[in-house]
Amino acid sequence: MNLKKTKKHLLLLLSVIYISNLSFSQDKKEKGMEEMWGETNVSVDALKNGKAKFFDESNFGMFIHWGLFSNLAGVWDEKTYYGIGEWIMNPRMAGIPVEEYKKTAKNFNPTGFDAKKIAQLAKDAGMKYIIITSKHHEGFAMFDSKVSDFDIVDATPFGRDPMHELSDACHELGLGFGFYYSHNQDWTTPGGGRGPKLDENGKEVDFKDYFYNKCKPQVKEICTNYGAIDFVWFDTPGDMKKEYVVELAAMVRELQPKAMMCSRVGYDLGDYASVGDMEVPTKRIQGLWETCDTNNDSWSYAWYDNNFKSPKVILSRLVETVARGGSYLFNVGPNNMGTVPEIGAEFLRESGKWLQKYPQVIYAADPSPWDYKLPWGDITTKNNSMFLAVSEWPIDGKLYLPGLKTEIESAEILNPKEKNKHIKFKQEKDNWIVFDVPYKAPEKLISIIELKFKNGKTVVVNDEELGVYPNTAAELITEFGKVINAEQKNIRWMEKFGEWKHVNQVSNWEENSSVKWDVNVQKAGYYYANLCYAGTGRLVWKVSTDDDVFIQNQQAATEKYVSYNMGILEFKKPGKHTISVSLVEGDKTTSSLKSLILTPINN
Ligand code: H79
Repeated sequence: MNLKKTKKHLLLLLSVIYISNLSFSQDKKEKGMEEMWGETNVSVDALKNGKAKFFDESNFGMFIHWGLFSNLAGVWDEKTYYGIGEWIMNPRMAGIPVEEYKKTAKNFNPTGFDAKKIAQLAKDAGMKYIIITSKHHEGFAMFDSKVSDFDIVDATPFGRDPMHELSDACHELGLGFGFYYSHNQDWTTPGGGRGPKLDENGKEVDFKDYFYNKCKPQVKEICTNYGAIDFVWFDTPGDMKKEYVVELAAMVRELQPKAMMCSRVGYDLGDYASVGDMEVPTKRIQGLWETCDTNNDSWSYAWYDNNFKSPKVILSRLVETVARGGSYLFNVGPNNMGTVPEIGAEFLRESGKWLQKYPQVIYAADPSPWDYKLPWGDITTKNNSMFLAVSEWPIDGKLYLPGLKTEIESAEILNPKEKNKHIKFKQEKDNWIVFDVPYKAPEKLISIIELKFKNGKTVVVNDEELGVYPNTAAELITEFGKVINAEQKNIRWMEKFGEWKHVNQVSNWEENSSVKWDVNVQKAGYYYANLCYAGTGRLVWKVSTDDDVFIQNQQAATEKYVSYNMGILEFKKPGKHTISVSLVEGDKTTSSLKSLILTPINN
């Protein structure tokens, strides 16, 4: 399918890139060495037809965080530390001294580890490859290393190389395989990032020692001893000098020419971009990219963390990622015995059953022609088909699709077990399509409606006007608004230690600041207008439309983003409108607007 947008201004695109770059540099400044995910400068088309084909088409892989920290399970000295488990050594968590931490290897005996079972889980989940931590920031090698004794074969009673077992199991099942390796941070090796400054003889060592005595030789081991690997996934380059990154990347390219490296190797030397941890981007990203996410809150096993993402949440986040043009790398954290916690595994198997029914929606699928998700779900495309992945099934028998300008040839609800069901639809004014759908959702998880277009037809979509729907709430996020005289940027923060939240927001308001959205209202009538914001004290906001309707109201504000009812907004006629939000009273610096939510009333 040839996807084209109307009125896609280059300027708009550039301004969005500018906004996200701004936030990148902001992050780099604030977060120091942790966060420099960077970008990649390799030609996308060349890659997609070459070594990136497998990655590009797979769209779904398994990430595994497993290491010595998994044996601690979030506990040190009988105290539980909440947050990402692999960071337990860090002074802001348990602050474990290096020698104490190293000693714990004597108690690590994950005899329940069954590589075939884990590979089978990935396969059952519909994942196409596995990437596992061969060495995380704490420096413990989960493979048989000749370079250091601080590894699973030499330092533990387990004495086996689980990486061999897992790479063999992946190859047997036809899964791709790759290693995570923390190249910069090494908290237990003198000279490593955030590591000790002195060696065992009290001699001062620098990064160079660590790099040539451990990092590079170990990366050589993982690139030599496990056959052909598909990924080498470096993380947190931080302030590592370019010469080291260049040398390391060159070695990987030489030893594993087919392996894909993500941008976190540093200095734009990766093959594809890796966006922020746990971030499913809200806007289409061009090029090859991936997001890594985890199946509960921590990456590595922690005894208390059973907040597993349900099959529906897993699939929704997967579909959203693919719809924005990316790949979803989804993590599990095996425990001290080497087994994947059962609830998480069960949910993955259930997700996999859905994927077996609807593989075309994910594998080798192309992104949505809309830059963003829609209130009821998301969209992927393939050839002449468009898949509406409906996770919030409408309760009134109508599904609304805004902005589609091209004639639809057919629409059917997919039902792979029985027979697909054709549904009726109308292409109404202002480019709204209204589908007649059953009252009951056809699928428990995510129902799929396939739209077909004439062969070779260019599908044209207007996604610059955001839909306002008669039967479901529409959240207008600031990322898709025009911001006047205020500061717009992407921010991220942690509520739980190590678990990131991301949002695009507008702050630093002035007298004449506003955020404006172009919308396409399907039906005239009343809508509750809610504003989602953070701030301090009480704030007075004004929401107005080009119909000369406005509401103005005061509500509370807290440091968390909360949605507040501001009142009722009336659209006197359907079709194109502009809505504007401004801050009338309150702390202009800290007031941070995330979105306007319009919920239809009795339409
Ligand atoms: O492997 C997973 C994380 O351990 C790793 N990337 C994913 C894939 C990662 N490394 N660094 N970071 C993520 C940034 C982490 C920052 C934090 Fe912290 C760690 C936030 C809380 C703990 C550093 C230390 C900032 C505050 C304390």
